[in-house]
Amino acid sequence: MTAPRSTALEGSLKTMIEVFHVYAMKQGDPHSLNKGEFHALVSTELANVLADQSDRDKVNTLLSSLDADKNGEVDFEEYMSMLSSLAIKCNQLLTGAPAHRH
Ligand SMILES: [Ca+2]
Ligand SMILES: [Ca+2]
Repeated sequence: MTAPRSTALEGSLKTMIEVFHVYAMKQGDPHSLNKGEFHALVSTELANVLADQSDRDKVNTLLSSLDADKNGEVDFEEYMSMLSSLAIKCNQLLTGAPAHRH
């Protein structure tokens, strides 16, 4: 017996969760991204989407804007709100930009 294969969307959800935990468990609280962990995640996993966020000051500004409870770290909910707004932005770029229309 093998486990049923995940659909593409289910696999994407799993990836979003796994990526968070791979970085969150590197230092300190294993369920939360500190500045260093967040910087590593953004610069590695979102290197193309957030290419303009590659320097530390911009990443720190991004972190402050996501940090809803102001504890200096990005928890899973805060991370998901970043991915959700990124997905909306990417969708606008993909479907709204005249250059991509045929
Ligand atoms: Ca951590
Ligand atoms: Ca926080």
